[in-house]
Amino acid sequence: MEFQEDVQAKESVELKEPSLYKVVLLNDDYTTMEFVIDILTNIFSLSSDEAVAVMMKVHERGRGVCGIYTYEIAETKVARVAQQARANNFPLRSIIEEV
Ligand code: TYC
Repeated sequence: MEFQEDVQAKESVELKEPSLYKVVLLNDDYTTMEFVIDILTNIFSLSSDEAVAVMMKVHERGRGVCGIYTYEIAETKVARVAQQARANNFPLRSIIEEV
């Protein structure tokens, strides 16, 4: 009986959908528009048109969603943005927010 309860508890945990997280790109005055578009196409797999639209939204409104992922993938995207920005001497930053 105890064993069966354990199995049921474990199954209900495993069947839960993973929580989802937005990667939000932040505006700044120094990163070039071209670099942001490259980041959006290369790291977030946006089409050129989508990348331009997201970049302009961030530029005009201060922030914009690049994509929605599980936590580990969102973290990796944020780290790649930070690494590529640093390598190119831009202050570009992205953050994670729970959906
Ligand atoms: N505001 C920047 C500029 O005028 C462009 C930019 C867009 C920077 C989006 C960051 O996340 C960003 N060059």
